[in-house]
Amino acid sequence: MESKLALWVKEQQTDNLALSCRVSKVLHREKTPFQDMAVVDTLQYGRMLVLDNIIQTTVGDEFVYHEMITHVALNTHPSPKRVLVIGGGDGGAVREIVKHTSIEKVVHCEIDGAVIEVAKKYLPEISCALDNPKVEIIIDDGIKHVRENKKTYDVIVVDSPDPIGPAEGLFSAGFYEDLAAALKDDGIFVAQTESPFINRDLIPRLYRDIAGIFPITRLFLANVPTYPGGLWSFTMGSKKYDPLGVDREKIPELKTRYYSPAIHQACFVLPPFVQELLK
Ligand code: AAT
Repeated sequence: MESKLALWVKEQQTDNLALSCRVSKVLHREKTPFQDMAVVDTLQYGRMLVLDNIIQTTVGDEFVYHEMITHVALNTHPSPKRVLVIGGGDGGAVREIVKHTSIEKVVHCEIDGAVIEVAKKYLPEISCALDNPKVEIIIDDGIKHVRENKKTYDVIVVDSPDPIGPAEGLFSAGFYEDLAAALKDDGIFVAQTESPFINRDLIPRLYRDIAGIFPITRLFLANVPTYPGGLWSFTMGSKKYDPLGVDREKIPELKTRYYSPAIHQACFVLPPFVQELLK
C-alpha cells in the first residue's frame, strides 16, 4: 500500500515566507557542537543537507551555487594557485576549484568537522574532491584562519551560512579587512551575499564595506531555487583584476552545467532593482 504519510522539511525563510520540500527518507540526524544537522532525501530536489533548519545544499540545484561561487573568481585571476575556502563543508566549492589545472593547493577551513564527515558519507557527488591530494582540510573558525595568514592566497571563497548568530562575523567589515590581508597583492575574494529580494538592507551594507577596501567590487547573480527568493547574489572584491575585463575567448573549457564564458559576462548584468541597492 502506498504510504499516505507526508514528511516535509520546512525552512522558515522570513517571518512571512517558508519553503517546504516533501521528504521521502531521513538519512541522518545529529546535534553537533555547532549546529543541528540533518540529511534527507527530498522528492523535488534530491538529497539535501539542512543545518539549523536552513537548507544548505541539494543535489538538484547545488551545481548553480558551487559553480558560480568559484569559477567567476578563479577565471578572473590569470593563474590561481593557492585557494582558501571558508565554510562549505559539503565540499561542492572544493570540487569545482580542483577542476582548474593551475591549482596547486586548496585549503578548506570549515568550523564543523561533522558536516564534512556527513557530506563524505551521504553526499558523494558533492564531496567527491575532499580526498584530492591538493586539498588540505582545517577544522577551525575561518575568521581566525584569515587573521593568522597574511599574503597567502590568490583567491578566497567564502561559502558561508546566512548571517545569523555566529556566522555574522563572516559578513563584517573587519572580516573583509582580514581577507584583504590574507590575499596576495593581486588576490580576489568572493562571498555568497544572500537574496536581493529579501536581504535588501544587508546587500548594500556589504557592498559598501567591500568597496571601501577593494579597488574593484562587483556583484553578480544566479538562480538557486532552494535559497530564499530563488535569485541569489555573490559579491567579489578584487585588488587588481576586473571580472568584466576577462577575455571570453581565453576562459578555459570546464565541465560545468550553469557557468559558461557567456554566463561569466551575463551574470554581472543587473536588473534595475538590484542596481538600485548598490547606489
Ligand atoms: N555549499 C553551500 C553550503 C553552505 S554551508 C556553510 C558552512 O559554513 C557550514 O558547513 C558551516 O558549518 C560553516 N561555517 C559556519 N561558520 C563558519 C566559520 N566561522 N568558519 C568556517 N566555517 C563556518 C552555505 C549555505 C548557504 C545558505 C543560504 N541560505
